[in-house]
Amino acid sequence: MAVLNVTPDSFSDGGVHAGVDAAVLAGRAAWEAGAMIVDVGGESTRPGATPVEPDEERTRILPVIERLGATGEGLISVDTRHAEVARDALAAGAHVVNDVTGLRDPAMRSVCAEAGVPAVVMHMLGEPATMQDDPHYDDVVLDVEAFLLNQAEAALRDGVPSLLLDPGWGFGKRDAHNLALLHALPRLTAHGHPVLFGASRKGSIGRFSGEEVAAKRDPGSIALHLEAARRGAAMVRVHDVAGHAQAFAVQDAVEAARTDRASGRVALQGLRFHGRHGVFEAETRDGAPFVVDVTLTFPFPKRDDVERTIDYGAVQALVRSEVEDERYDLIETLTERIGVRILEAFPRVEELQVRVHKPEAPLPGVFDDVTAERTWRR
Ligand code: PMM
Repeated sequence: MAVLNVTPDSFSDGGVHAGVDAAVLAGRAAWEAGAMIVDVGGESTRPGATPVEPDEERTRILPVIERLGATGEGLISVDTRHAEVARDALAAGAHVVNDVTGLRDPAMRSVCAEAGVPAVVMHMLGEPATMQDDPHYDDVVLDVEAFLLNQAEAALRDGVPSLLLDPGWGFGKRDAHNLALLHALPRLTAHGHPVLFGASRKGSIGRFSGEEVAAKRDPGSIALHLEAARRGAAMVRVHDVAGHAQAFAVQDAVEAARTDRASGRVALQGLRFHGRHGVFEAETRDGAPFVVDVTLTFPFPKRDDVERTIDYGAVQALVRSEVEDERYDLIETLTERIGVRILEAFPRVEELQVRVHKPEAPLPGVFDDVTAERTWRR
């Protein structure tokens, strides 16, 4: 999705496309460079921006949408939070509505439902004017996920045919919130709606990299968007379409080669040891049996030579030393430590699963087992 801001005050390309001709040229160039959708917006939603009246927004975007639509060269979305603007933009030729307020306005849901167009549901905490003042969440991932699912349900109920979810990078979020959402993308993508992700040229890239000029933040944008795609984002919203197209083409080539590789799995199951992990004194004193399963995914050696593979005897010895020589309160910590040590010791491991069983955990009643499990991928 290519950003096409027809605003005099956009933080990233402020005023450059203010003229209709220039905006139409930029939109066509974005399709040509590989964008699937050109996202036309007439109101800046950068932190601290002042709201734009719907009439002014219409004046800015409708001529651009009409002319882009008439070319028939690609899809157009309208980036607006006003239902009446969305309705007119759809009539002028837009195909998708991108609403940074997450379709909170029932009128916006009706407009999309009546036109039968997909919509982007984005999460924003507060309003652009004040959203970065002091954003707080109980748990940013759970809060954003709950909002998106709630809005998606309302939109589908009202007849919007399909949706993209967008965690809203930078919209009422500290850097740590944005990054937590990036890492949680596999979770957000698990609900059956494609996920859109847009960090292009935003302030956090400036803070991570020291680049103060928004228009010079494309390399950082690409880095974040590749990470987002690896975690399951279906679409990214970007300023530099050509740069992203090149980066994604290279990533695709890398990934395609990866599936050709002869990776396989070796599993060590039921490694049994005596350990002293637990919160009770008796557990530290007397110890108890701990059983560990380890599954290693790595490229199998081309030659029948133990020097060229992962020696599972060495893995067992490492697990033994962690279970028997160390002491932790939690089996979660033990699981984590075993995993981290295996990853450190065996760089060939691509994917690792560790499961720790504590079959004699101090629990009342009858039970088979207590386990902790973690998977790592790199
Ligand atoms: N960001 C901006 C505007 N609209 N829409 C979606 N769906 N996701 C975003 O992350 C998003 C958006 C602000 O950035 P800009 O001023 O560069 O357009």
